[in-house]
Amino acid sequence: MGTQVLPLQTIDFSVPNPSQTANLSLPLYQGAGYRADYTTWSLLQNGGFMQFNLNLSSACRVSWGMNVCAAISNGVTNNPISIHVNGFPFISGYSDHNVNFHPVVWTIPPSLLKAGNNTITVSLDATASTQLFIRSVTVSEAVLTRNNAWNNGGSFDNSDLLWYAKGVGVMMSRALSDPTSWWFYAAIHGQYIVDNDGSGPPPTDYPNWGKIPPVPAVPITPLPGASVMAQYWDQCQHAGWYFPPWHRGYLYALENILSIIIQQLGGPSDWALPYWNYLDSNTQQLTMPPAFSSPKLPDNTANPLYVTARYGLSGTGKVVIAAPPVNQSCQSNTTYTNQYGGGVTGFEHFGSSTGNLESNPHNIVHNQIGGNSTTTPYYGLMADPGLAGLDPIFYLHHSNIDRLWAAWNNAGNQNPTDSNWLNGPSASAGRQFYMPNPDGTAWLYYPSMVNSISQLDYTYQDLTLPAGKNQMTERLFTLTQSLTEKNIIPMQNDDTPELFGASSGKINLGAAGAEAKIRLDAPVRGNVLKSLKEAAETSLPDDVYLLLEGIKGTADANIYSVTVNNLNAGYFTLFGIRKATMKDGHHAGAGLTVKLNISAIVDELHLNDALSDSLDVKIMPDGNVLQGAAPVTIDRIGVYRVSNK
Ligand SMILES: [Cu+2]
Repeated sequence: MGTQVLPLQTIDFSVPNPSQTANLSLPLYQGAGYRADYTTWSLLQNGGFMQFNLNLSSACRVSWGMNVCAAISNGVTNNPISIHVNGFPFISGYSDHNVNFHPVVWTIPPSLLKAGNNTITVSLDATASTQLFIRSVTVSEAVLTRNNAWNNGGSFDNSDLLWYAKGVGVMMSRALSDPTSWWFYAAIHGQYIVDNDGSGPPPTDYPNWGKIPPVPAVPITPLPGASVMAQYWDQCQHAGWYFPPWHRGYLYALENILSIIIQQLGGPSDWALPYWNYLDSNTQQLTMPPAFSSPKLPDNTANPLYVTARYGLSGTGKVVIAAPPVNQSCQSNTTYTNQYGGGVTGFEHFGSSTGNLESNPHNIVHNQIGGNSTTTPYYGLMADPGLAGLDPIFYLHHSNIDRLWAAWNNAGNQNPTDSNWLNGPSASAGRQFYMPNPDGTAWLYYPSMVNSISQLDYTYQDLTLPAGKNQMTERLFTLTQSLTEKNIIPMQNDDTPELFGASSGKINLGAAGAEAKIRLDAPVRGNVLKSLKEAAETSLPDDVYLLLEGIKGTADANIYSVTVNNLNAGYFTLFGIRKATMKDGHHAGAGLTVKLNISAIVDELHLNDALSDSLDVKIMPDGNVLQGAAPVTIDRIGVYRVSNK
């Protein structure tokens, strides 16, 4: 059979509203003598192609189904076809079997689509020796569902995890310089290879990628060009109010890349990134899904989800989240700025005002997964933002963080409406948020574009929010014994803290921990006590915070617990300390800042007549601490009072 190039068929159809479905039946191709009884079919012959113009009102995810079947005259099934979307080779695969007439469905990620006209070209390989019938094409908006990774036992019986593994494997096979490679993608979050500004020799003080014990074996060449690194790398937003939206865009872009790879491999068109819900009341889910701890896939090939530098809380490699201290009490916050989502910042790789979602569960889970090795001088990948994106579990952890944010919004809590948040750091003329599209082009995004998951056409298997306890309500009940939990008291603005007391001199925090006595200012103490005595629904008591300022060091994996007068004040991690301490880093070496709300402790001391003129702060390592690590220092421990009047 000779090659026959068919004339281009162009058919316009529109999806005026993303929630609508457009159904296109193709006319019988002229001259097709095959199966003429099926008068609504089109015939594509070897080397021929068909082109559709897809007109969209907005760039949504489109699920695009073709009812195709192969010619049966020569008995050839699974005919090779390729599909291009706006010139990008989207699918190089096979049609359905010959006579079953099942529609073959693909989902085109929004990164390949644009508002207005999009061109979809279906071609049959010129070397093929058969024909392809296309009966109809259906287009509709697709909403993907991100599922719980523990479905089907969290093993490879869960096809979400099996296809994730296969997709990650393809990304890992790509070169570091390829923006759609696993390595490049991890470097977007943070990297070790070059200095933070993209120039100069590699830092030598810390383990860099080439020193990480495999698996995976992380390539350190070939590097992309300096301008590409400056545009994309070291971008993650931590300790500031862009933490939730920046990470949402990061996951979304990865999901789009993986979705195409998975469909190209013949996987499902509705695959979405799963989430690991380590906060589920089902305690089995505290353990990392087993698919991540098996060195092999079911077909006995290497498992791309398996990572050796993942030591866990015990340092032995078994990854189980400890809850408590990991909890979801942040979900009972009612304010985004300075509370749930972080303090106001510009582009900050590491800022100084961490939101509660980021502190706990995000940071603590990072370090409980990564942990410190008991046999090597290194910590796990997840414990450092310059390594974390290398570990496939990272994206399931962040999928859960993103789910918590979506659930928090679902419960009626509002994101900032401030244009400086909505428009991202563009207003400050600094860096902006860029992700690579699957075709290698750059996607520039702002928080306003990722403000809700419905804008992005995905949802979660479970978006229910556990009933949280309102902190102020709890306090008023404790102080007055008169409120019920039905009275929800909104937290007040905490923009104007007043210094209540501070440590004198630098504090060294080693493997043995540290203690400090904080002298309290007498007049401020008087005001705090007055507010506690007069506490009522119409006269809210002061809040008191402990601030650990300028924490510096290099041991990112360590976790500490804090007590005040032997009462538990919470936990903090050193996630990000290496970068925050680097003198030439974005944060100019100012270190990390940790904020703990100790109002409930002050209440208890007051009720026991034990709020004296000082507080005893004790900071102790929680879990295995990296031995021989450079020391950790704290510039100052401050106690602050915030009036709620
Ligand atoms: Cu992170």
